[in-house]
Parts: sequence; structure tokens; C-alpha cells
Amino acid sequence: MTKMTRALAVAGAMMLAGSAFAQPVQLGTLTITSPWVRPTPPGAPSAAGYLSIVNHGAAEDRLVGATTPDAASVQVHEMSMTGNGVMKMRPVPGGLAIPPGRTVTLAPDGYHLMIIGPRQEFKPGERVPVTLVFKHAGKVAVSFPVANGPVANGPVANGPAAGGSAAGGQAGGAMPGMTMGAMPGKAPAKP
Ligand SMILES: [Cu+2]
Repeated sequence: MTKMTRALAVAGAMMLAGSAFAQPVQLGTLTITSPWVRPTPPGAPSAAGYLSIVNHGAAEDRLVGATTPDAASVQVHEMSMTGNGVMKMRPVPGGLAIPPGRTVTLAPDGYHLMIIGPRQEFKPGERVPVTLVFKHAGKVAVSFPVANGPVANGPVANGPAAGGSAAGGQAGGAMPGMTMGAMPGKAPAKP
């Protein structure tokens, strides 16, 4: 096997594995893709989850919440820059709108699932079971791989092949560079 053909074979195998490990989840006219949760250090008060939601339907839906047995609670958050240049986050009032014909992406520095009070460390290669709750479509279970970036194009559970830390180098903190200042009421629960 030449170097080139071997590289192609590896790439092909990775694509196959990737498709097997990153099947989109369908709920009515919604398609959920690329879920991932950032790893947490021990005792982290929170973790962040990300995903994309495609609405193939003709009507708006809303991501109103989520639950997981692996944490105390989950909120749908948005980020905004304050006047003095500090990023703050807060629950999205009324849930996150998923307009018809559009894709809404929850990604670092934007919308995210705020996973409050993780019951244990989230380690790369593990999975966090999350139930997403939509206003109209209802509930759907999605398995979120723990990784340092989206894993749609690579296997998650198979060890070294799971590369692609597209978001790069932020494995440490749950939510780097953010403050909880905009959270109404109390601070997030400690695990
Ligand atoms: Cu948040």
C-alpha cells in the first residue's frame, strides 16, 4: 500500500466511523446534529453543551429546556457583551426560537446548554445523556459526546482517532472568560 492509498483508506474508515457515531437525531420536522459537551475539571459548578438544530418544517418551534440525570439542571443560555466588554450569559426568555427553514447552532461564545451542577467530571470520550424539550415537537433523547469541539466528522468513543479539537485548547474551564453576573437570582448550585 502506498502512503497515499493508506491515507485514503484511513480517511475513508474515519468517515464511516464518523457517520456511525454521529447519526443525526430526528424529532418531527427537527433534525439535531453535532451534539457535544465540553470536558470539565473536578468540582466544576457547570458545563456547556452545544448542538445544531435544523427546522425542516413550516412553523417555528422553540427549545425551551433540557434535562440530564448527570447534572442538577440544564438551562438554555445566551451570551451577550456588556457595555464594558464583559461577556455575560442568561437564560433565553421563552426558549430559543428555531425558525422554519433555518438551522440554529449552539456554539462557544453564543447560545449554549448550561449544564448546572454536574454530578461527576465529564471526561473526553464519555457521553452525557440529555433530553431536549421543544415547545411543539416535544422531547427527544440525545447522547452528547464529551469532547473539545464538534465531533460530527470523527468517531468519539474510539480513542486516539477522535481528534478535531476545532474549538482548540479550552479543555480546562467549563466556561472560560465568562462571568455569572447576568444570572438572575442565585448562583448555580454546587454539585
Ligand atoms: Cu451559560
